[in-house]
Amino acid sequence: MWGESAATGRTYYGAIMNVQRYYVPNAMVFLTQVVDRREPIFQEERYVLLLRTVLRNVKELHPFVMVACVFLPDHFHLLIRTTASSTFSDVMHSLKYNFTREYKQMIGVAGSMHFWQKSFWDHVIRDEQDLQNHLGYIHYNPVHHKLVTRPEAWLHSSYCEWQKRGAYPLHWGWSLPDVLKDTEKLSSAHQFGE
Ligand code: NI
Repeated sequence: MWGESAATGRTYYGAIMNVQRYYVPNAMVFLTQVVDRREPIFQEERYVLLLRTVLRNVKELHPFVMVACVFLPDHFHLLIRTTASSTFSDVMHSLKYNFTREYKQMIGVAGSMHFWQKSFWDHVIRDEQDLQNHLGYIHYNPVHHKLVTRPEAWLHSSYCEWQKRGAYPLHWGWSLPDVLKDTEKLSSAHQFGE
């Protein structure tokens, strides 16, 4: 079915866009998407795995580079680099549409379903500091949401990959990281979408 949509060049739009978005090729974009009614669907590992599989398939249709990610029970945050041939809206709409379809199939539902909140949060990374803030936000997020006490204890994030590359000192995130101290003073829900 993925080949079919790739062959026809179709993209799927689950919602009518009522927000003007600006696309910069090769920009890094931070994205937040919440499940409709905050249902903690992704508490179940198999649905996280399904989401990650769908993400890999979407990448074939709308090429992007995954920079960082974290999957929480009722939402996720991604940091992606778009390419000249795809926008972050292409990626998100394809991801949302295709995940919902696969999920319905998995649980045996035939009718329509509003799986996701209609809109998602996006933020184009402005500079190196902004990148560090958003990377830190993503990797500290499971602690921020009180799911674990240490970032490495959360399996569904890119933290351990980044740590292996030497991006973080030992014990990073065991308390509030410096990079997040300023942003925590503001409403993080407003700044990061969740
Ligand atoms: Ni979050």
